[in-house]
Amino acid sequence: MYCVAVPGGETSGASVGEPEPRDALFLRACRGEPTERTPVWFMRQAGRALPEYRRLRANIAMLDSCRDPAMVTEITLQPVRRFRTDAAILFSDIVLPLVAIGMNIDIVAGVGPVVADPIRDRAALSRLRPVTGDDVPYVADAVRTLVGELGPIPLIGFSGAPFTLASYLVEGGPSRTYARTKQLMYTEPRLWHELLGRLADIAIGYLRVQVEAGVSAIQLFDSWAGVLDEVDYRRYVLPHSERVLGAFADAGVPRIHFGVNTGELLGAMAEAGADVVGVDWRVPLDEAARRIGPMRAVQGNLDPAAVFAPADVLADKVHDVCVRGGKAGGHVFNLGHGVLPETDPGVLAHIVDLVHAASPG
Ligand code: 1CP
Repeated sequence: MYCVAVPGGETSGASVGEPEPRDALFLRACRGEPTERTPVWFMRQAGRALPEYRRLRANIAMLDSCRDPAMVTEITLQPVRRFRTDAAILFSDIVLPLVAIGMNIDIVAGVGPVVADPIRDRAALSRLRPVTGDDVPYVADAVRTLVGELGPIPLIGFSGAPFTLASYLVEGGPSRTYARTKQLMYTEPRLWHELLGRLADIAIGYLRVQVEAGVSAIQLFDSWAGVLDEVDYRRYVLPHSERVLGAFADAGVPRIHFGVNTGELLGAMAEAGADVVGVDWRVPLDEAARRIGPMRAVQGNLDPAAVFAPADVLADKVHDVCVRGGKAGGHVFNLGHGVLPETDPGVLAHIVDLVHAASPG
């Protein structure tokens, strides 16, 4: 029988007789199996909120750190050690596979990914080819090391979803309106579908490298899909995300499908083939579970800004998320989006304690 104390235990390597990640609380919750308490991890748990991360990253560019397996390993482990989360997420970025196939993208501090040569016409499509293990050897390396280091704690691999990757490639960087992306989508639907088809192949290749190297779950980040209405989402995006998720239907890893501001898309995102649907803080989890339908778990959904609330307000909000999540067919506690850089790491540790003290509703 799996011991619940283990995810909070040592992270210094698996030994004979230790439980396998397969039985871990996080994976059982993803599969909708009963759990004795709610598992918790945080999107963007590695990174700017942690002083140990800032020390390590001083003078090293983001993408360089992603290509160094020793750095990836250390940065991935930092939040697990500090917060004793129930899962680790590989330290990388959604644009990494695009860079690996030769796209000229820089991650600019305080801005995000900036694309030197945006993709806006048919000629540019040829720059996007599938990704194989030879393109990202450092990723498989880091995953293999991490799986050994983490022992029973599951490692989550991830990829950007076709729409979110396309939004960076078409806009040339972060956007508020996604006007150019939508313009391409509406005016050149054939080109659009070819673009998303190529990005789906890239996501599949990149996720396959991670699954073959040993990750226990995968998350498809369609962070910006919430800028679309449901009709457009179903017409222009869903088939491509469905192909990515479908490629891992028999891979033995839970598939988490996440986006921000996707309250109106939750049913469609579930239909795309998710085992777990990530929910931001705008829709209460019991209502989200209703929209998602039975047989699927939910992940979320504390407002990332709740860390700035007084302790009693925060505790109430954490409790509410646990109770509502307990009504779904499985609940993984998380924030509704990534950790904000100004977050006090001590508050995140406190949230882990609060969730671990709460039992599923
Ligand atoms: O210099 C720095 O520290 C750069 C900040 C940073 C970090 C720490 C970026 C730039 N990416 C990352 C790591 C990262 N990115 C991880 C691993 C860490 C973890 O989760 O613990 C992950 C999963 C991502 C995924 C990612 N990158 C997403 C999807 C998740 C989300 O937050 O919605 C997206 C949209 C990106 C693009 C990106 N990369 C970096 C930034 C600042 C952004 C967002 C830019 C924008 O607003 O469009």
